[in-house]
Amino acid sequence: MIENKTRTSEDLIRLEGKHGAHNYHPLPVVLAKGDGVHVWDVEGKQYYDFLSAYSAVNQGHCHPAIVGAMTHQAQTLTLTSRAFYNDVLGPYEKFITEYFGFDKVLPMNTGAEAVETAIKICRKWAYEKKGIDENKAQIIVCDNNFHGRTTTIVSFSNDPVANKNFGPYTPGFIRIPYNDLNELERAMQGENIAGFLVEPIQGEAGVMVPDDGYLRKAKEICEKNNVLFIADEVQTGIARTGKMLAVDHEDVKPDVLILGKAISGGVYPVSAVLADDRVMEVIKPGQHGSTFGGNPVGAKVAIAALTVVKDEKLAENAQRLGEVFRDRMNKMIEKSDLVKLVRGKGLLNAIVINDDEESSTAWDICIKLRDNGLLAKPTHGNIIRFAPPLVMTEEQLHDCCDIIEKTILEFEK
Ligand code: IF1
Repeated sequence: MIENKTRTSEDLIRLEGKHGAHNYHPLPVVLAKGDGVHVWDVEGKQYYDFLSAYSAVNQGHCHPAIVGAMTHQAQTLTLTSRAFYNDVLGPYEKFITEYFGFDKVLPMNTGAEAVETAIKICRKWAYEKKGIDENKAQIIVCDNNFHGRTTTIVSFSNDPVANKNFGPYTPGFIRIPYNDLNELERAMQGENIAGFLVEPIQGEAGVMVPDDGYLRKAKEICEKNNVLFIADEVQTGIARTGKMLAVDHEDVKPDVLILGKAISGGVYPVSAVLADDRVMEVIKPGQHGSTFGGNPVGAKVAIAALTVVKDEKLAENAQRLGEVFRDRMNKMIEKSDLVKLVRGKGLLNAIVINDDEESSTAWDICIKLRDNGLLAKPTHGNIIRFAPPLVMTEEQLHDCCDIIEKTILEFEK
């Protein structure tokens, strides 16, 4: 029986601690409602959301157009499986492939599933198109990558928190330093290289923005070596960095594009892998799939969420507000001994605290930010990521910068 009584934040935190696996360490705030750039806790306190569910809620909380599309479809047809056709999937596939400029899409649900899908496509392409001997394909990945939580994906992570004691690890990956074209060139000389899987900006690593030209040159190197350039835009895509895709800053078209999170506006788990026919045609019936992938609710939600991004010019807004944000942070840094630097693109930014990685300073600051009405989360002991919904106004952003500045300057005393 579920009791129908009002619970306090404290009660709810205790419940999760008692009955839920301890695979997270959330900031102590219990949210009960969201609207646009704001969320409210169970006691009714209002906050600015500066995480946006790790960039899934780019369109703002409970966007009426997206929730409306979901509600309508949920009352009509929710799931057929791919054993039968449904009347939403085809139109969605046409919509999303035209939207991003690819021949084909393979619909999945979560980011990690889409990354797994891209790995499978890449390997199959390597054997059937490139002519690599079976089971020999190698995919190049980067140090400090984050691509999800499956056993194969954590196999090529170098974060012990993510992969220690989850072995034996899936072979077939070569790790090189991020933002290092010489190392990429060198790795390409290895045998049986099938793909290069990269985040255009490394999110979990602490919002690491590579040098200008890195992605364009990396793509060129891939082309020269007949290797697939696979962009994981699960976090950076959908207007977050000030362009529809982060690779758009360098006019790069990936061979395989991985999307997740904000293609649904955070309303429903929807992910996708896009590629042109010469690559996607290696996948034949029965070789890959998912019960929920491409379901009518997810498809309708994605169409609505992607339409909002263009209608509300969210990329342009992210680009403009990103400049304002970093400008404000840089002015704050002049007055602060605690904050070393701000970096990022569009509205995917982070500040680095003048402290070591193991310190709790970033966490302590996030607690104070919470008290002052703004929610953010540290990525490492000394880095705080700032990624508000892209529907924010400039006035709201200044209000948020005032909160951040006040909190940090208070903290230094
Ligand atoms: C968690 C970070 C963000 C991703 C990229 C694939 C996935 C992710 C580039 C997998 C997921 C998440 C998952 C979330 C924390 C989070 C995260 F801090 F770890 F880096 F966003 F900033 N590729 N990122 O960033 O997508 O399977 O989760 O849908 O709690 O693990 P998923």
